[in-house]
Amino acid sequence: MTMANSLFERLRAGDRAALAKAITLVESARPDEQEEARSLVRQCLPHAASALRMGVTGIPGVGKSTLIDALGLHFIEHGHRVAVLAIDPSSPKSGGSILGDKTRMERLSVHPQAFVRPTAAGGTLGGVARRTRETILLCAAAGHDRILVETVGVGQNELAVDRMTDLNLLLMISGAGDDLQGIKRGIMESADLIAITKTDGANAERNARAATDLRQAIALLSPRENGERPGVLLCSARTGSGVPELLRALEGMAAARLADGTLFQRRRGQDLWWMRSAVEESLLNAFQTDARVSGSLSAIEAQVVDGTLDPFEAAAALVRLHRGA
Ligand SMILES: Nc1nc2c(ncn2[C@@H]2O[C@H](COP(=O)(O)OP(=O)(O)OP(=O)(O)O)[C@@H](O)[C@H]2O)c(=O)[nH]1
Ligand SMILES: [Mg+2]
Repeated sequence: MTMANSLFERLRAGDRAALAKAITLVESARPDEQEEARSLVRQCLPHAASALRMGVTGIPGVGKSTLIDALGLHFIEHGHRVAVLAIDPSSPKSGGSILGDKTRMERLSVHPQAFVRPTAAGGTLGGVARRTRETILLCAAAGHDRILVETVGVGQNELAVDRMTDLNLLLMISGAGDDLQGIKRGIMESADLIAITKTDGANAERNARAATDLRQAIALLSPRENGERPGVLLCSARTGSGVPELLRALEGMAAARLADGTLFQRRRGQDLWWMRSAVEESLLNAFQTDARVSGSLSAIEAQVVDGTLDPFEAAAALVRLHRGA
């Protein structure tokens, strides 16, 4: 039996060590292991559909990990098995953030019904995102039916998580000074639900006001294609208030999208996106490593820089070189 086959059988049987090993295989850069990883992912695919994939984004320190700990326990109370993954290419392998995530998820990380995987380290955002997507499939096939992907909600990370999740939860805190700008900066594109967290102690009143402002601002924006606008909830991971409501809202949205077919429609669109981006990456890589191109590149670039060659003609010439034409 191949390594992939035996790992597959063990992870399907709920063997956590096998799941961890399978993820390491998917993260491997060795060509022989990549082959095994592809075979493993292929076997997992038919068993991955029913798991709900949720993104949790927000600025650094907003309280994502702490809330995931609280929310994850509620999912478990409802009979689910949880997996927590993270996308954060900026965090170094042995850096503090992994340790931080584990300690902020102290209940979940030791729970037998949960699997917490620290950030996949190293590489480009594209590479990390692709491995995280495959890790989702492995966790789903291993029976973790509620998958939470934590990512720092800045720039490209947010888009990456949007390409692998069914729903996205955006965490905010009041008084960060960017509440309303945040909405304008495309929150409507990627957030299905907004939770204003740390609603406890001295924050409670201010957060309630911020929620009202946010709801009003959202009401003025044009809705999405499907007519939806993100709802705004208040919660506290510390006291647990609002967390059951958050779970209900997420489950309700997921159920509605499952019922009207948009959940699988979204996943099909994501799969197409991954296919296209893999094609682009591979073509670009072939171009960039082509000796015929690199042999002439600096000369052609010099001509573009000194204005003797039009940039589009230069590009056409390079592509011709690559094609061997
Ligand atoms: N008062 C209060 N503090 C909270 C709450 N949730 C988190 N915190 C605190 O906020 C800080 C950051 O929490 P994290 O959960 O690590 O935040 P994060 O968004 O995961 O941070 P990064 O992963 O570093 O981006 C910690 O000191 C938490 O104890 C909450 O509901 N109420
Ligand atoms: Mg965190």
